Amino acid sequence: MNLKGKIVLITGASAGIGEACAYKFAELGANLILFARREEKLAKIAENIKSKYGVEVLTRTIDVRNNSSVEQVIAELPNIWQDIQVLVNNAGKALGMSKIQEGSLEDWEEMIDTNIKGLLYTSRAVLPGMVSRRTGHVINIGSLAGHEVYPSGNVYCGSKSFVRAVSKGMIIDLNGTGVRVTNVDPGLVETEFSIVRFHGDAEKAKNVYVGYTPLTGDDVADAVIYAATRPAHVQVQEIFITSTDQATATIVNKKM
Ligand code: 8X3
Repeated sequence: MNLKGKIVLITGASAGIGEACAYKFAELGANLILFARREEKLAKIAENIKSKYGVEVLTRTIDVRNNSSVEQVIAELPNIWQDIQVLVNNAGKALGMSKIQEGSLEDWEEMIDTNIKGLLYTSRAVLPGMVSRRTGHVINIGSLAGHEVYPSGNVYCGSKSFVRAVSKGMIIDLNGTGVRVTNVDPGLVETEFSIVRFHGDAEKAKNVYVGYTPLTGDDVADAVIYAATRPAHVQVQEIFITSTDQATATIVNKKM
């Protein structure tokens, strides 16, 4: 599928996998709608992309946890931006790594609101347009944590299992509409992910990626682009991608 001139909406686009996807879709000539909470980061990425690739970029400073703003922003997109061809539901996070009996309710709620509800709100707002145009592609960023529950991963793993289940639900319900769905599940990727998970503890976060070669945001974006660029009759339902050094959540070839 040729994405030149097509509209791609990416949530959580201010860093990591979302940012990497933005660059790679722009490289293919797609025009971008970028959602994130951090206005300055988003504006900088948009400027860089526009000058590097000459595509159009629309940014919206938005928190996908807030359904009324998601609905409003999507409903009020300028006419020429309404025909969204690809939605990348990337906004998501892990917060904390505690045993279930010691977990923070606040962390749980933020993960559930972002990883689960945010993905649902955005999809619910975008899908009717795709269905009526009889074309579109929803790409949900899940995780290895949707395949495997690991110690102290409890709620995060639950949220990513949800993403995987809902991707399948989308595939089933959208069958016959021309809209396709892909679930992309990465293992360890070196982004801001662990800094966020450990509430800003950069040292602890760095240790997660020491002694082996983790995936990068670009590696995951490559998988997203692969799915998005298949011909219209090909639906890549799922891509599960890890670093060569990672076998499972807990088996990682660390040389240290
Ligand atoms: C990121 C992968 O293994 O840290 O979702 O859960 S993992």
